[in-house]
Amino acid sequence: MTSEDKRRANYQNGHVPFPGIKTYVDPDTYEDPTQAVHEFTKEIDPSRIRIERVIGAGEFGEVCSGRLRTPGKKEIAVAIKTLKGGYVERQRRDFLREASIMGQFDHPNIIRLEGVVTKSRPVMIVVEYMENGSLDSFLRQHDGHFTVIQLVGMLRGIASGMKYLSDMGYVHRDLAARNILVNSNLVCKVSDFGLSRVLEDDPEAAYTTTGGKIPIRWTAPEAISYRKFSSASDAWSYAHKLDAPLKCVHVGPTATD
Ligand code: ACK
Repeated sequence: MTSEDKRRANYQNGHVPFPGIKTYVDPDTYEDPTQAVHEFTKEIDPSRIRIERVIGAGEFGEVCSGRLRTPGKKEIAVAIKTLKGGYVERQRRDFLREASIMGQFDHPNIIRLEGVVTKSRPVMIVVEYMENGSLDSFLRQHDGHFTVIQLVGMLRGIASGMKYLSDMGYVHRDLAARNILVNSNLVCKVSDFGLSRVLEDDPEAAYTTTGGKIPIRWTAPEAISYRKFSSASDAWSYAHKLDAPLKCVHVGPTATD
């Protein structure tokens, strides 16, 4: 075992790593989080990015859509998260933390990180573009238009992404339809990793007796009582926030399956 393997083995969040199976490394275990960014993400030259329009507001700045050129490859559509100017070091670190997490994953139901821009301003995180945006608004806008097969397909995809995260030893903590993105083929992908707002700024959060804030309606009892987050509490969120609500979506009139 190399010293790097030993270091990783020590920081698997209590998850026992098996040879040949990749496990998640918490970027917070790095003394210098910039090191995690170097290790798990690719730096993109900003001249390869064309920002086209603003599509929303993220926690740290605007979210835009655009195109990414890679030499020898077809240009692809991307979403670009930006870190707004005037940030303090801690905000930059929290912003890039998500990229260090996402960069470790490689699964069709997990949002794919293309790379980051850290050597020039604005600092950016570039990810694959998901044409239908977040699952919660997508379902609301198109209620009554899906077949059972389509809805079950979405659930299956999310479950597959979550199983991958669990196998990697990563606990999401805030699995919700607003954190799932949908592409033009109705493929659902888990997004929103390691954000500092997970417990503090959630609109559904309520104060617990210990003064912390938790999305109480959808959080597993052990996570509410003593903040025990695990793949089991993620599975609870899956059932309460995705499985049950998706089954309440009206099925389209032409759906026979
Ligand atoms: O519901 P939406 O259209 O989907 O509005 C939010 C907004 O940006 C702020 O987060 C959208 N968004 C975030 N990431 C992506 C992405 N990778 N592809 C497309 N839209 C995205 C999200």
